[in-house]
Amino acid sequence: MPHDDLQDFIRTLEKKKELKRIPFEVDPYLEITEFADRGAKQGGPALLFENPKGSQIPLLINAFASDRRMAIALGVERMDDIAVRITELKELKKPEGIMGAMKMLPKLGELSNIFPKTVSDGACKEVILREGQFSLDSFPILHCWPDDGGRYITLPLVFSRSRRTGKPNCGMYRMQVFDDKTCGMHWQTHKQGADHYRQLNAEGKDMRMPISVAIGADPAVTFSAIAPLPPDIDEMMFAGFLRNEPVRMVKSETNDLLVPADAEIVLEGYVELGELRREGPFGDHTGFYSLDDDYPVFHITCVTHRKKPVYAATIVGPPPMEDFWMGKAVERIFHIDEAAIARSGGYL
Ligand SMILES: Cc1cc2nc3c(=O)[nH]c(=O)nc-3n(C[C@H](O)[C@H](O)[C@H](O)COP(=O)(O)O)c2cc1C
Ligand SMILES: [Mn+2]
Repeated sequence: MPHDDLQDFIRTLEKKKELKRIPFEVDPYLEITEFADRGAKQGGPALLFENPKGSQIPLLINAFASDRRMAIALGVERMDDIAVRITELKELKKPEGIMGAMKMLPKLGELSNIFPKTVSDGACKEVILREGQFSLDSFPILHCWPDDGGRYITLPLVFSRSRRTGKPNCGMYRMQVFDDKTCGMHWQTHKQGADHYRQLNAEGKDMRMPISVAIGADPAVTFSAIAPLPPDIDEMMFAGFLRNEPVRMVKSETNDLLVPADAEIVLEGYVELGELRREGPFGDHTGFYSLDDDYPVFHITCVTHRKKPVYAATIVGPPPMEDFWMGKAVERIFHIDEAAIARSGGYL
């Protein structure tokens, strides 16, 4: 069964004794990440900090930090089940005769679920805050490691659109908080957000690119943002495939980008061509600090969220951490099935 949203996932984790609530005050400055680091390394449960210091909003971390929780997140017993479904899909390319085509039908039925469904409203808009009404300071944004350049939004789903093709993209790119309404946008040059940004350059007149960022969503949606998909595959289609149910998308308040209607929090705004700012250092996946460097600036112009949102976060650092389990799931799901290649006559 797919999860409706992040809070549905939290309920499932709790039922399966995979979540611990922390009712006392813990500081998003280094303390929460200390708990999370130890928890990840000891095979501990997901942690829901109900009372992060300085914020009214609870924070979820380590929700993906084990094989079992990754499987729960994606609603399967084993990751290989998804790999098999992907392999079967790829084999569809070559039906053998009319019987082969008939056998395809159930698979094609499954495909009808992959297209995102646009809806007119969603829980992510229960509260709408325009310019002057919001501040990033209201969220429990983590300062992860002592020598980090500042606080970072560590699990953001960054939505943008290609000017060339009109196709949307969603990638996870960390965002350093510069002040109460601006962040860094750390898309590496080979990522699609960066490619969309360079397309501004090609046009040269309108210098702004709209961006919407969802924080906290159904785990299949979050996982899709980190999945290594080809550039022309919409992550939300992949999420629909994983969920076997379409992702419900709603238009942002202040731009045309679609965001998951059931997200916890959405930041809307823009990046502007040529405006770069120093980002970093950041205690990274490798276990070392990544050096500071120049990245685009994300200006936030509107914030929407649920009445009672949960802020989703992670911490990366000396492995194994939560991202190790996410990476392992990617590996299991996208591994190359030699037998299937042989069966397909080299089509895969
Ligand atoms: C926790 C976490 C943090 C990540 N942070 C970044 C980041 O800051 N910059 C980046 O370019 N990729 C980052 N990634 C990897 C991208 O999300 C991943 O490569 C994704 O597939 C990119 O999507 P795209 O191909 O649509 O650009 C991160 C992944 C995870 C799991
Ligand atoms: Mn992509």
